[in-house]
Amino acid sequence: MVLHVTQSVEALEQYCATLRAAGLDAPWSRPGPLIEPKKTRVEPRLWRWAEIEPLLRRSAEFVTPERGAERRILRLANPGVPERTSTHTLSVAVQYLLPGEVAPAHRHTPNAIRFMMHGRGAYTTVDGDKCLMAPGDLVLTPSMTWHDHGNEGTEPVIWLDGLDSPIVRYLEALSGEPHAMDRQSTGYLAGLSERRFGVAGLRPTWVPPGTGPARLIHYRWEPTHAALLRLAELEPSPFDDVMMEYIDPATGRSVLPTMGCYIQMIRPGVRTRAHRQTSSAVYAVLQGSGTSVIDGVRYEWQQGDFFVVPPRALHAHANDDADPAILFSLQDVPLLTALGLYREEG
Ligand code: GTQ
Ligand code: FE2
Repeated sequence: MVLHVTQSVEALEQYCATLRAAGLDAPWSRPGPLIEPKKTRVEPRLWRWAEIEPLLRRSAEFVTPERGAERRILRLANPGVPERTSTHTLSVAVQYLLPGEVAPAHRHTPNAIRFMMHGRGAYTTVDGDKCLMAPGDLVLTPSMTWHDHGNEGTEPVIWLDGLDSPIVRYLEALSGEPHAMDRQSTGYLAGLSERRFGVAGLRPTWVPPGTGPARLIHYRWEPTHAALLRLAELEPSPFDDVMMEYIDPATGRSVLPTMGCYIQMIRPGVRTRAHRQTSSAVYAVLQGSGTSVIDGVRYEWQQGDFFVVPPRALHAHANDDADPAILFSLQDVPLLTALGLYREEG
């Protein structure tokens, strides 16, 4: 459609002022496309464990039980995201819990995951199911499930938190509440979700309602690592090398509706081909070292480091070391897929 200007500039300005007062807007009165484009504010970034760890340990001087902070966390804050989350959709933090401490029970609408990194003896109780978290374990706290953490070991523990809180906040659906008790009672057998759903390919035909999680919430490191090693003997992906997604074994779907969890091995000597996706990702380096080139910038990572791949950023990984590199990642792929917006190009 060609717009013919038959009126003076002053007449148009006056017309637009009247529109504004009427709560109306004429996008054609300004240059540019009808739907305003938006460049991503998410920046690629690397966080080094050597820098994070001492700061996390020092946070115990400021966050004490007496001061009543609910969770002792340091968030991976993306410098480009005004809300100080890790990407526009994902909020990732490291959490530190000293021996004997309890992070009191609460629940909230954001979905969350925990990935255990350092130390033994910590648990998360999810809707009454106490999950002892060994390094490499993944524990889910889906939306509105009660969860409290505790450290029953003799050393401090550190794990990774991943939440979809930026999405829930954008949708103005944030809510939550504390539990009446700091610790949930664990009336059931420990490891209830694993007993019910822990064997892929089988699921119970009946789960009594209101008796703990009605799905698998605890994914252990040993079977995950073993599966990754078995897959490494077969056909790798040119873009991701050896990569598996954690799924809900009872449904085959992503672990959470908004966020997917992935385990990945870049084998020694492998250089992946570059690709880009409409999704964003936060990677944690579990083992080994390597290099990722993200939108033309090289990031060299080692065990314990974290890095972010923004949406649509071209990225490739390389491992020039003699040992395999293992990466855990949290990605918003399920959300984009559900909305029909997931795209990938090589
Ligand atoms: O441990 O329940 O990093 O509620 C942010 C919000 C952790 C938690 C976070 C939370 C938690
Ligand atoms: Fe929480």
